[in-house]
Amino acid sequence: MRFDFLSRVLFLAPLVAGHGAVTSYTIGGTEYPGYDGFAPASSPKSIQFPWPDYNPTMTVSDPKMRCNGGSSAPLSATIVAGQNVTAVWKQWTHQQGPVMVWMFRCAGEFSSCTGDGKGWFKIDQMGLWGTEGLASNNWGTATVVKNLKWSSAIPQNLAPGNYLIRHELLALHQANTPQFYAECAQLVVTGSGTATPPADFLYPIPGYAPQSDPGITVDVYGRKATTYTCPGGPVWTGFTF
Ligand SMILES: *[C@@H]1O[C@H](CO)[C@@H](O)[C@H](O)[C@H]1NC(C)=O
Ligand SMILES: [Cu+2]
Repeated sequence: MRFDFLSRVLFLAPLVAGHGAVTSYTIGGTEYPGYDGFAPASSPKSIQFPWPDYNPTMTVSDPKMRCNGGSSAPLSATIVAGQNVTAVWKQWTHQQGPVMVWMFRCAGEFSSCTGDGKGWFKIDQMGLWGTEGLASNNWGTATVVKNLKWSSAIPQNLAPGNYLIRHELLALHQANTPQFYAECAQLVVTGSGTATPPADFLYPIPGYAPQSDPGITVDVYGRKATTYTCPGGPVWTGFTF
């Protein structure tokens, strides 16, 4: 027994020692389990696209940039525009880098909505704050280390429909070696909104920024800067002024 237990722990430990993935969601007071990448056979039916493990994506052109591998899920969560979606991570340890939350409007059913094309827009992001600079812990991802969750409001006047939501942690703790962690889930947005983002807020994923973007390939220890611009443009607030 003892040997069995130990060998299983030793086998599993390297898989889960570092990194992370979104493992569940809280939406309108309801908890939605995520896909269980480490136990696919026993994974509950989920609103989340399947993903294989906690490992990062290292290059912006990798197909896993989009949703860490999966392309569809059996379930979806309904949310009224204006309410918050909270993503939950079982573990997260990297304290430098932004959190970015994106959505994609599906043309039709979820079963054929994989997030292809120039249709992704940001609804929330947190890069660096304060004056302590890039090597500090004043980053969105440091907040995820502390809280193991991130809450974002769906833009109040977003038009109803089927959407994907994508939570992205961009870890910058290794100089010039960015690590992307992104998972996606399916949301049915309801409400009386009428707005959709204009073209200049829309990006393809992969491909929202080049690998050489100064917000992506950066040495947070060597570059004594106190400002940081998240790659992939500004957040669309849902209002057109
Ligand atoms: C809802 O999300 C917004 C950011 O979009 C955040 O400022 C606010 O604290 C969140 N509300 C809750 C109750 O988590
Ligand atoms: Cu990691």
